[in-house]
Amino acid sequence: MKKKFLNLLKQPITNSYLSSINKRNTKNEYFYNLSVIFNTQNFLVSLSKPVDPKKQYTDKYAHRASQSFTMRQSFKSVANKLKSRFKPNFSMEIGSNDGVFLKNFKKNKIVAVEPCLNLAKITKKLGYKTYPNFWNRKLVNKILKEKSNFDLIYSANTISHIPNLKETFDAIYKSLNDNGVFVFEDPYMGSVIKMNSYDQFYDEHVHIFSLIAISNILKKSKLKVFDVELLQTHGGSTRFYVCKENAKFSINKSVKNLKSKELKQGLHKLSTYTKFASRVKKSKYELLELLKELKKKSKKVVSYGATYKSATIFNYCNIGNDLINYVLDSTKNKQGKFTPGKHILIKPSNNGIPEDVDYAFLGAWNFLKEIKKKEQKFLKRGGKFITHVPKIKIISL
Ligand code: DWN
Repeated sequence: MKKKFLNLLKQPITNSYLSSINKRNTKNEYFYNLSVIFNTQNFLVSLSKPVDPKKQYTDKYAHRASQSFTMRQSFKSVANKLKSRFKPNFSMEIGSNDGVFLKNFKKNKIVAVEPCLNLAKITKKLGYKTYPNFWNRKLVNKILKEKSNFDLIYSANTISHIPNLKETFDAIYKSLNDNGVFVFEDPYMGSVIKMNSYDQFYDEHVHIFSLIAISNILKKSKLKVFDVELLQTHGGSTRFYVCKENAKFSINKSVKNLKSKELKQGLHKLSTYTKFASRVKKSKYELLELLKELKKKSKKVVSYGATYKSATIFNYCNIGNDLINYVLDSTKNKQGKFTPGKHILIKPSNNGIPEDVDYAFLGAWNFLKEIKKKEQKFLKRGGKFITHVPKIKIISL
């Protein structure tokens, strides 16, 4: 049974940054109702009604995975780790974005799949064979006609974006060698509960995975998790190591350990999610209270990181440029545009937080460490960060 536990109200498509604010642009903006359900049978948490992927993964896709030092390092280190652990001869990446992972492989040793045409162009230009398509049964048939099966398939922050998991995992099964390995990482449900990071729910995050849910789903495609890692990236992610049911890999202790941790946390119980939903409401009211109080005191507040996550917060809490002056972001193709739904101007963050800013709300709270390091000048002159994770608080030097 599917139980709705969270209603995040009317939301825009997070990738739809507006180039200008005029009647035509705002009239054409697409909104949908963002609510989240828990499947009491397989324990999967998903959006109740996913948006059509063709509306999301366009040739104007804004996010660049290589924007932060943290992620560049993370992709380099996982690529090296996978190469030395599994010694793959032929690999594939699903959702290759701007090639930040691919770059660590020789060009004839890996192929890429990327449906956003502007991104696929980047990796093609770098010399990597890139299929500019969505990952599905049809694409796998095409790839396997041209290439051999794979020893390693890797995917970061992509599998959770795909509505049809059965077709996704059947296609993985078909493309793997008998002892091939599929490694994928996505935001972790256990961390969302722990951090109260409800902003991990937006149109692209169709599912938020736990080990218990993913194990149930993989079984249906004759796949299993043989190892798992908890990561710090994106505010808490899981890296699942998956193989065919009859493959040579024995199941690592990490799987049993995380499963029992999840049962202790109650990730199999509806009540865990309904309690989480109450905390989300509380977070909304506390954040609004704080921003309104700062406004009354004539403080200048901006947001740091025009993240997809922060679109959920701004639209759910109804925060516009009455409360947040503008948003800072280092991504060139977001700068000069306006955030989806609430239409707050995005300015370059490259020169640091301007002198006259008193507070910066952390839209990119998942990079707090990196941002704090960069913004020492801001902190030293008394500037403060605001975060909503795990609860509303002010961070100063
Ligand atoms: O899954 C997804 C994740 C991985 O990336 C996608 N569906 C879309 C996107 O989500 P997001 O926008 O919430 O991701 P990030 O990686 O948290 O975005 C960080 C943003 O902050 C980027 O636009 C870059 C910006 N930034 C900055 O301006 N200065 C980041 C850092 C570290 C900085 O110092």
